[in-house]
Amino acid sequence: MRTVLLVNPPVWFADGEPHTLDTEYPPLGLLYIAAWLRRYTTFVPRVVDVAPQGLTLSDLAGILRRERPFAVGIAAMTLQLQGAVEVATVVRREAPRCPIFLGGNHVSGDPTFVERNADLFDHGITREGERTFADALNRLEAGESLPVMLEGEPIGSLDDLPFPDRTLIDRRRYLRPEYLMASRGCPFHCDFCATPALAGPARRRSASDVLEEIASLVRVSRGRLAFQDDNFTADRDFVFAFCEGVRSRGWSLRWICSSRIDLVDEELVRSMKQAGCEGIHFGIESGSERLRAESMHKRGFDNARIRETIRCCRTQGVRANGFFILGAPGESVERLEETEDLILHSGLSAVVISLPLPFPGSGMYERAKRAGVIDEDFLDRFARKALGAGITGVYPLYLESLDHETVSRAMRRLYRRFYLRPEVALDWIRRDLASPRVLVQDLRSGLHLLARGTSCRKPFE
Ligand code: B12
Repeated sequence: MRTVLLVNPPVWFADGEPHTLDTEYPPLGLLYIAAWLRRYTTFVPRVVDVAPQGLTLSDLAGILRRERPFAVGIAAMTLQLQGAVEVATVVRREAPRCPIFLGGNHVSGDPTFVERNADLFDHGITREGERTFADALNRLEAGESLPVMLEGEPIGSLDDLPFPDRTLIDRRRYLRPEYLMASRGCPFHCDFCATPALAGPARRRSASDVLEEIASLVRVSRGRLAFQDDNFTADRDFVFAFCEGVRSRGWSLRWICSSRIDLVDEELVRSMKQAGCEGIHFGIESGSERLRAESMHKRGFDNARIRETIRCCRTQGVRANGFFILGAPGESVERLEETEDLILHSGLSAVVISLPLPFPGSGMYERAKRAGVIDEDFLDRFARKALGAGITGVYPLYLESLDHETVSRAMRRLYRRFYLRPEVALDWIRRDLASPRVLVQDLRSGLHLLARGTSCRKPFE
């Protein structure tokens, strides 16, 4: 029996203990890869999700000694690079002959990372990993040698993918909704988004394939689902077919998804609501139309359309939540005020505010690189903790016009002003009462918000 360990590292380890931002989301990409290995190879996949399992570096060493894996595959977003390096270091020490693969978002946007860090990683696979990782393992087993870098071959028809193998994780360690994806990629290319480096052309599954996966999940999820798609409503016909499928099966579901302001209207939201949609996340980014269009390359809707879409969701009883970025190149105090006005007076139910983090794979990263804010050498030193452990104050922000203190202050003020309004706070508390775990988590966030002005889950303050 040849085991392949698939590891989701934490953001970093301190004295061997894992530190991370969020532990409540299952590592869907690794579960897809595991399902593919099970169907198309004879390798036995094991998923190690370090932070939710609370594993220390010495626990990992023990797992490696016990499992003696044929290969180790490590997943990493850019902010997990320190964790990935520390995991690879343990693998090198405990299983020196075991090939180490790196995949996921970081290497897809920074494909020379593995060559630059060849002492720790043997191979990198960019883009979607299922098919190419399986082929690579088979070739290694047959005694072939592999190039250091392989480009992941995207799955043409997503209906050909086996469902993620959720038996490989302990469900109780994650939040209640069952996470799933109905598509890969997004037809739009916003400047700050790293998806284009990973996903290639936008593709979606058929409604019947998604419904079949849900049928297998209804019992464990108690009907609560969260779609991870970048843009769930990119294909309108799909959404109608999916919602009709849910209704005709008589399922009582409660689900959330992400969409774009200009891809939602009353007819669509009504259909989604009837199929159990409770909330839609919209990337709004800024209250300044010019900043949104020119700096963030998010075009196609104005502020009037934003207010109209939010109103339309509220009318149907669907929560509209907004994602914002403060301080992107071209930001100004006046533009921050426009954002504040939009956040406080448009009827949003929740907001998530970020600062401009240049991640490889995004247009913003290329611009930040040209501006001398970040480069590959920086990423290598970041990954090795040469600049300090963790993220805050270590990973750079791409701020051009305003300084860090000004945007952080604006972020704290906005969070406080938004969430401490009685109608918003009470709405959260009412919903949280249904789940003690979420209640505890939100109370922690609420206390953090009162004390420091931000949610405790934000990487930057
Ligand atoms: C869900 C999600 C999260 C979840 C966690 C997800 C998890 N546990 O995997 C949470 C909420 C924690 C999260 C947090 C953040 N996220 Co996020 N997130 C997503 C999201 C929406 C979906 C991820 C997903 O499930 N994809 C579906 C699966 C099928 O794809 P996948 O995981 O990428 O896996 C495939 C490939 O990457 C590859 N692969 C993956 N691992 C491996 C391993 C090996 C060995 C191989 C060979 C291949 C391989 O094969 C897989 C199958 O094809 C994506 C956007 C997106 N649509 O992808 C952003 C995304 C991954 N997040 C992103 C960011 C920036 C963040 C945050 C920094 C946001 C913030 N400012 O706080 C934090 C960082 C958290 C951290 N721990 O470091 C960026 C990553 C950019 C980058 N270069 O790192 C993305 C791409 C968003 C974007 N559009 O820019 N996120």
